[in-house]
Amino acid sequence: MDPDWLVVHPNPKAPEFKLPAGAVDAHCHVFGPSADFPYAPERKYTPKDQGKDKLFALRDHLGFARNVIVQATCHGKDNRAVMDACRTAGDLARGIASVGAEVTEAELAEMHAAGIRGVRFNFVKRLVEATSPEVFQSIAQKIQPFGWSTVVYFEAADLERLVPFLTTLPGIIVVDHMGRPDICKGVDHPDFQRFITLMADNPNIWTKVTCPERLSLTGPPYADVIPFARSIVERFPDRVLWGTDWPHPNMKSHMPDDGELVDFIPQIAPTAEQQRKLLVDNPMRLYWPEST
Ligand code: 0GY
Repeated sequence: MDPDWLVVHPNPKAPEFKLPAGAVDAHCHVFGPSADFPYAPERKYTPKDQGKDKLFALRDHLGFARNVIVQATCHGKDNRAVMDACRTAGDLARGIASVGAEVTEAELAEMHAAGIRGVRFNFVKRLVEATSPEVFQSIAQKIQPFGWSTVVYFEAADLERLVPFLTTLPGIIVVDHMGRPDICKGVDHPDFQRFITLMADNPNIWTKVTCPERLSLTGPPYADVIPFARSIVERFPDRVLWGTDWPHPNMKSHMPDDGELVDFIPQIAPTAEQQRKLLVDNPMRLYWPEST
């Protein structure tokens, strides 16, 4: 399979927005390199290699201090690329893994030692085959002794069906990309309000106010996404995270400039306090609790 989406931006701009000291890019990936970490046979796309060295160079260029590296579906349940990147970065990275119900306590302990601090449950049909809620529940139970959290990825149309499942999961749940709202419907539409209600009713549910480039209908500078992200940051300032999503899997319309994405942050989190919570306090509390 050849990549069928755009290559990553070759030279992102230096952002004009100065990130607060200790800022965390809390949603990014590594791809391979496939010679060391082969892509999973069951993958739905084949990326171009984008390894840890490039990720860490981008981190430094943009002004981030730390990364949370999320297992991408092209690596299936083989978490070695993320674990290797976390080991290399030491205290400067944490990882989110994908595991099956068969995962053992010893395997989880090895992942924890490498820097893994959560698992990802993916419901996006174009990315993965379906996993039963029972399997996810059993994984959720297994990770509790490690104090990990759970990242959940789904699209807006699936939220109503998933609410009973999400509200019974233990621990902290982080929803990717604001639950992928349909931007053309507007913030007042019942679909987005269902997501707001979910967060209001469940203090253990957090979200990443990420991926304007995926959600926008108008393209850069993604003005149509601002009201969605801003309303969440204003209402739930202590339960939001931000990340670049580098290297932007499956982006077909355009490849974002990661520097421009950083410059988007003050539009969704206008005050210094909101920015500090979004970029430093919240991710540190969740992924580096021993340092806070
Ligand atoms: C994202 C989005 C996508 C892909 C993945 O793991 C993945 O393959 O996360 C997507 O295609 O929407 O969050 O990076």
